[in-house]
Amino acid sequence: MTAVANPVLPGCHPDPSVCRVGDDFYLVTSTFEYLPGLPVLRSRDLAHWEPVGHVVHGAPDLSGLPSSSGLYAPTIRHHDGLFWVVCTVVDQRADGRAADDRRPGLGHFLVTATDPAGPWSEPAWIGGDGIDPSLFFDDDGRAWVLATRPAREPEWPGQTEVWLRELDPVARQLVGPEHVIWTGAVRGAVWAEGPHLYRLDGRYLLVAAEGGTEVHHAVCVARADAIEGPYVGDPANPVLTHRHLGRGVDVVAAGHADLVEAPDGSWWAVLLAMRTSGGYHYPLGRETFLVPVAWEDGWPVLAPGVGRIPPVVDAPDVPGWPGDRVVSGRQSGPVLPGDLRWTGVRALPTDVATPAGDGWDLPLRPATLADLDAPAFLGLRLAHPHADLVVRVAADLAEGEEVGLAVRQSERDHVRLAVTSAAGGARTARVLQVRGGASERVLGEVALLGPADAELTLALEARGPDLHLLAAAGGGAPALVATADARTLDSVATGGFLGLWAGVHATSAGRPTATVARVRAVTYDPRG
Ligand code: 6LW
Repeated sequence: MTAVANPVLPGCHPDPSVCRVGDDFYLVTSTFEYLPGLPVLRSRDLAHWEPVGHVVHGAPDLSGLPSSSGLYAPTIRHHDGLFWVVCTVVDQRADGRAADDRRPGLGHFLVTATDPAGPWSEPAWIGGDGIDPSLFFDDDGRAWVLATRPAREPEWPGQTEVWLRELDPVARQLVGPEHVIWTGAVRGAVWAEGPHLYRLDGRYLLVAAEGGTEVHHAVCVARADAIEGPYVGDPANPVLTHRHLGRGVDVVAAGHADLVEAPDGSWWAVLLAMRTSGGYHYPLGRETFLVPVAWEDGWPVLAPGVGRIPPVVDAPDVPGWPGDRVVSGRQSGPVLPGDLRWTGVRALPTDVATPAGDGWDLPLRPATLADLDAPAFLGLRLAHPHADLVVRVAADLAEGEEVGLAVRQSERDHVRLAVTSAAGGARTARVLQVRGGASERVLGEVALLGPADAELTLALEARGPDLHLLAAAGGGAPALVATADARTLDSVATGGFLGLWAGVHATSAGRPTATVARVRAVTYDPRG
């Protein structure tokens, strides 16, 4: 066994789903408006995850969807020589939680691939409502989809229902009658969601979250003799939660689990939870944790003997793994253009920029980070409570144009360290914050000395909730421009579903432009 720190996938990696093929595990997580979407990660020990590709590149189209809409909780399974992923494109504006058909390209879609690195098939829109679709292939060859939606005839506020329908895997359409199989472990339960189904010992086991993806989040289980139910809950429900620990703990909101069996017969759950920072705030977002599973009387016992997510988990020892592999979230140093961590907002990194040496050529775009658009932004998940992101960039800016380092929650909430150039070439670095879509506030300002074409060094030093933003021109030591508070940007403060992203941005603020920011290098270093 190898002792590994939880979370196993740090930074915004919510709603994990996992499957195993031979000795390899594959995992996907939600990515909302970021592209490429739905990262696929591979592991042999469930603890060290190597990014291998993404499910979504061009389609579905995420343009025009607000932050925290887009690609919601996916499920990955392997069947008949293919990887299968189901996911939902949500427009939050449609109805807070659920997808509907008001805009084409919303709802549940199914894609397949022989190689999890891709290419993935074009999305097939399978029908059905709600969010959090899951796939289940039964022993008799039948395929099923289950998902969750607000209850049609709610008996209590916040009631959701998990529905099940057969899937025609060739036509890629739902067929047959719908069965509502679960509304939560107790009467009054809210947000029964994230359902997954397994067949064990001749019975069907349902794992579903409830309580909402905040402090009351929980993992519950139920089982049935027939796939359509009736499903009877485990008397031990919730089988894992941190809700009773309160908001003052290091890790809150354990929920949304998927189970998998390792080649050695051991069982594991991947699930989401959040590390708190400076009180009940979680700027890194919902991260993926690993928990051992034992079986008693046919029921799964999560984190047996501990009853909460262990800070350190004894993962399977697999000789040679991860070796010299690039392991998501743990590597330090230069982030080259080919690194699979790069993401854009509603656009691929390669749609907004061109790889150039160790960096990128990033043409300025009229869109700003505050626009519901595809801005010139290349970002990475902020994945560690203490981390440094350093960007070296050169740009010959016209008046009104800016290049900078941004920490992003959404178009409505972000902080930018923005460099602008006045007529005559004098450059200024400012830290500006947009909160709740209101107008920006200046948190600090520093004049940058040196020639107007000198390369800029822009740095973020994240130290818990403190986001120190520093700038220099011409290779000098960066000076502090201002410190932003990550607690004003996290989803507790803003209401989104996401953790923070940090990266480089460039905009002409609405004007036509031909200016290109030359991003020479970007480094990301976890600091303890
Ligand atoms: C996800 C659902 C949830 O679809 O958050 O509140 C949604 N719970 O399970 C987005 O991650």
